[in-house]
Amino acid sequence: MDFKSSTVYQIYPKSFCDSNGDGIGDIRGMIGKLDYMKSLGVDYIWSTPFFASPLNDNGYDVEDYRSIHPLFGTMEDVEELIQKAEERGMGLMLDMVFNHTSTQHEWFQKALAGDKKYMDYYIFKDGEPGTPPTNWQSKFGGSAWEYVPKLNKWYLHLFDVTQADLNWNNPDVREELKNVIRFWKEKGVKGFRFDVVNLISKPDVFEDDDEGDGRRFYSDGPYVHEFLKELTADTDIGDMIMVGEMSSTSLEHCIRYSDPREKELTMCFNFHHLKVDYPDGNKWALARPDYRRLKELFELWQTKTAQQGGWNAVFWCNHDQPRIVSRLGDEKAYWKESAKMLATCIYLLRGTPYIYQGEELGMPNPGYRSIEEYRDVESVNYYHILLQEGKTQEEALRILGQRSRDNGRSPMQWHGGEYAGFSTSQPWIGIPEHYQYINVQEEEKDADSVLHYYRRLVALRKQYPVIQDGTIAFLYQEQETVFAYQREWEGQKLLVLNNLSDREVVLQEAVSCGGYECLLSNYGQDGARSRLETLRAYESIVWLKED
Ligand code: TEU
Ligand code: CA
Repeated sequence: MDFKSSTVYQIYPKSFCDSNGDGIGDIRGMIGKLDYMKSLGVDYIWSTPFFASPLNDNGYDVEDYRSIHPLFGTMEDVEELIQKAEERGMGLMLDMVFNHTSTQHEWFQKALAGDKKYMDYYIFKDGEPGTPPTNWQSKFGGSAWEYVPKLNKWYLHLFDVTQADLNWNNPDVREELKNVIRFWKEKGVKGFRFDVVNLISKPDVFEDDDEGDGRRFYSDGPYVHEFLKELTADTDIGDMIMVGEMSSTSLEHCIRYSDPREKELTMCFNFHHLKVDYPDGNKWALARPDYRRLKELFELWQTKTAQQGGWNAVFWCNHDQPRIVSRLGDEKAYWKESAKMLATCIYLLRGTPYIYQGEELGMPNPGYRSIEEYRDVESVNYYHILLQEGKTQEEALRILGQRSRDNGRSPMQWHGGEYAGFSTSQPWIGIPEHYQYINVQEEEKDADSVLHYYRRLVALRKQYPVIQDGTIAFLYQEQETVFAYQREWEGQKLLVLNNLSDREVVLQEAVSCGGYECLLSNYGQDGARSRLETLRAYESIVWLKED
């Protein structure tokens, strides 16, 4: 299937739908909702990991890449999911966590027992207790090294202490991982998402980072492009959809990863646009979003990838991010308008759109109020770090309320009844009160809902080549809150105008729409006018002209 006209729907299984009433979402729950996914018009379903795991990082700590965690279901369930998705014209994409394994993985257990072969599967360094090999920091807080007294060695973990980094320099490791790909390909999986795949190549020399937490040494590391080329070629997955999650990456590298001539990946996720509200790059502090920076980033990434031959995954939300309507919109007074406006900003760009479960309903952050309500390892770690740094509990909770990954992990809201239709018993993580009006059942009934608007956006991409293939030029870049662009393809011209602000904005130059048809507006009929001089609060307008 052509990825240029496709849309991907992301599922976080634990929070999507619980089929057996234990409060935890599962694979049979996903099977039961395939018709819903089909009704969105999406082509692929990406599920985050459901493999055997101690679940310290909700499955990103994999213990066995070929078996299914019993909480999520069985291998037969996964086979049925693949088959039933396929019957509906959708492909399943699996999440390959190849930068690290769980320390419960058989390989790491053998390494711990002193088996030389398996010690070389990971990154062990000699050393004394108390002095880690480098000053690198884990992304979840604290040192990135853990000491193993029995071995007199430290191992590297860029994430949790139970997520040990693999040694990709070892060809045996690469072969093991290729076998995992072959296994799932055989099962009929249609694509892959590769977790933090730009971190797999560590530097030849490990040294202290005087400027930061070490990421500049291993992000887009020395052999990463070679490793990806080899993985793709040797498993023959070049025709599948492959998206790499790139952490602290650069535009130049992402173009290389996604340029079809390089035969590495199909597209990349990058996170620069989701850091415009991090003061000095600090996720754990709050600031007003820098809209100019946001617009500049989109302009830069969109135009450069178009010129040089790369491809982007476009997204606002995933299981690691707070909800976009709470972040850049107004979850109260302009909830519906701003949720639709934010969708319009990105889903008509050049790239493949990813919709994260619940985003299509305009789900806001859950608003958890006490630390007991949080489940995520990163959130709990940082809560304590913030307290140590002198923040009050109230301040720390306010930061988590905006930044925690659990903001994106509250259960999917299917209806306004018991447990939001997610489960028949108390879910593993709390359901926010807004489920009573923000849920699938209500939004199906409302012709003007966020849900129907998302369907329309997905359908437009299929319908108009200009959205798939058109050139792109950004407009009104000097106007801070106007997010606007024009796309062109043969006889088609698409004009997308959005106001990121809760105030009316006067356009520096008015637009008259002679010859244009209004394809979409988040103010319904009220949005229609023949000349645009202003944009209302959070307004979105999309115009199309065809010769
Ligand atoms: O995330 C990678 C990653 O670096 C982040 O999104 C991370 O959560 C954030 O930067 C911390 O501030 C991927 C997965 O999406 C995430 O769920 C996993 O926890 C992580 O890798 C480790 O596998
Ligand atoms: Ca369950």
